[in-house]
Amino acid sequence: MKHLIYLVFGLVFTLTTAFSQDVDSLYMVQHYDLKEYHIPMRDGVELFTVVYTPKDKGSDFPILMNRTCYNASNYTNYKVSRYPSSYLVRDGYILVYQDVRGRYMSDGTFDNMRPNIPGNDPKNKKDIDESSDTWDTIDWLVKNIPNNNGKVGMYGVSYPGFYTAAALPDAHPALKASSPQAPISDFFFDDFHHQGAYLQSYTAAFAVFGYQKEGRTRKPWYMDKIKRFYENPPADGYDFHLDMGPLKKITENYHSDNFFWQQIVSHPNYDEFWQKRNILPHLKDVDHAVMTVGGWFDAEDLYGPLNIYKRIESSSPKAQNTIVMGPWDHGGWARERGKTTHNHIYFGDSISTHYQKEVERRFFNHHLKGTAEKPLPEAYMFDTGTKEWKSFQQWPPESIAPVSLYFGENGTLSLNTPQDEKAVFEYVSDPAKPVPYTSQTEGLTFTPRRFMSDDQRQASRRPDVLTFVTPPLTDPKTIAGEIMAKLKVSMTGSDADFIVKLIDVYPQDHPQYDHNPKNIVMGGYQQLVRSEVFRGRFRNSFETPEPFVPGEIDDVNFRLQDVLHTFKEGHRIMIQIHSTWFPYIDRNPQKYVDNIYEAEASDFIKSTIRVYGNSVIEAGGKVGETPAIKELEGYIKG
Ligand code: PG9
Repeated sequence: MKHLIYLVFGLVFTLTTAFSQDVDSLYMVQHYDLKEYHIPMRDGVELFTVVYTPKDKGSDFPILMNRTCYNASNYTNYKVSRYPSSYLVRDGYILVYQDVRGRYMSDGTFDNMRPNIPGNDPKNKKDIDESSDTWDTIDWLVKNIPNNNGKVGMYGVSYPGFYTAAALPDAHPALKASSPQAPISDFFFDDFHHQGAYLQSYTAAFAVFGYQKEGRTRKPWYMDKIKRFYENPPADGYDFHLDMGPLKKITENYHSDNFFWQQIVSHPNYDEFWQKRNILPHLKDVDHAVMTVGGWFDAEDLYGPLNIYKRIESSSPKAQNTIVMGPWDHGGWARERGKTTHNHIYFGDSISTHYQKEVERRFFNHHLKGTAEKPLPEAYMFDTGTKEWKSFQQWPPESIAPVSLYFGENGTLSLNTPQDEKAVFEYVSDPAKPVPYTSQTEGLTFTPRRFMSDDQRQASRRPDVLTFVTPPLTDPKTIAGEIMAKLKVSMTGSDADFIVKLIDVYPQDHPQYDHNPKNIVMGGYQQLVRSEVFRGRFRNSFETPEPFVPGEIDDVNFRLQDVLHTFKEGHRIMIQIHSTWFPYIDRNPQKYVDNIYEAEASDFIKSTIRVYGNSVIEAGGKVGETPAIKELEGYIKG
């Protein structure tokens, strides 16, 4: 049990502590002075701020700040971390780490994804939010920290990535370079939900965010709430969650006193509670340099980086706005393991070092130190098929032709050629025997694990998974950009989830990778390229869900996240469709209930689901909107 608690600590704090490659405490002691401050915000609340200043007093240095909910005290005592990279530490910056309001040593009350409150005078706005707290912090730092050059950069991964994005609206004039990395943009689409479906893999993690602390503390106050999950650790999270039953058992067994869980349960639809926590509508009139970074295999925050970049692109013409997407899982670019792999797929050597040294370091040094650097491309994207970096002048690119994928009899999939529109493909979806989301047996996860390049053969062989595949490609086919699933469906139940997967099927004689420590046979490997879930009740509106009428054909159109993947000659393109994905996603009862978080075990029913031949998967370039997205865009445009 103890090692599991360390695992939990490790998972939650990998974003704050961990150790960088070659900058150790001795280096920090030799080159930096450390001080701690309690900086007053405009409403009097004081935020705990750790500041490292270079010992070299002969020149001025820019400030590089990370605002976090994961304990700034992890950066004290000259403990080094991978934030920022050792390259930036060695280049010399004033390094700042701050506990956000209501966390650890900072005062005030914590609010998840604290809503941004627009103000027409950022300096004198009376309301407080993460933007005003950042404004006040930057103003204090540039006025009080010696030897600063008046320029500030911000960065952060995951929740700290959200705080970087939340500083963009009404930004302080000294903020010159921002890098939201794996940033959360909207908890209804990132982390705890994907398009309204609950990510059950996160159930233990709720303890981190659902209890207010009492007074200033350098230690987590919620560990007892986490330990309860690991007292008798299950061998397999799948069994643990299935045996537990409906989501209301999570409330009863674990989270009845967790204010954030109670908010999740009370707001199962995209209501005002979520709408006001979405940072995207506020990313307008940004006028400095923004480099958004994400990982193509990020199981926690993939919607965030892609949509923050696109939002700034469409509503902040003055911003120098760029995006970097690499073959990483959550925050993988900040960790260098030498051989870059995701699960069993080997992508190359030292890809994170390349990013840290040649991309991130150049971005900050150019905008904060004035070094002459080759400007970043608009989009610096890693092709997960050819395993190489590609630069684009826009994202999604218009230069690569999109494809339409059509389903046919006997599991055939055709490129750009509609098949029999009257064909019917059906499966029986049984929430008592959900499709596993991973081929690996895993214990009780704290956040979703690394499954996004996993082998999908275990799913292909299930009768409740529709599988369609092209013949071997005679030429390489690159899919670059957005993906839209346009399904025509009917069912015997009155509600359903739909999971769509885009898969790269390797030829049977595919050679082993140079680096393949688990000796996974790559012949016939079905590499997951992109997957997404959609809770069918939200097909016309995320705010106002609707049941399905049993037996009636209905449209379920939804977006998967973007990709850049070349299917090589001899490979095959595969699409899978199913309606359970466990325990990554909670089970849909398949009988419509108003609130799935309050469903009874008796509400869960089998349902025969039909997908019709006039469905299509549109992949590449920019895809259209759906009724629900159009509604969402309305909230975002404001
Ligand atoms: N986005 C990550 C996360 C959010 C909420 C719960 C658990 C993880 C992160 O900040 O690491």
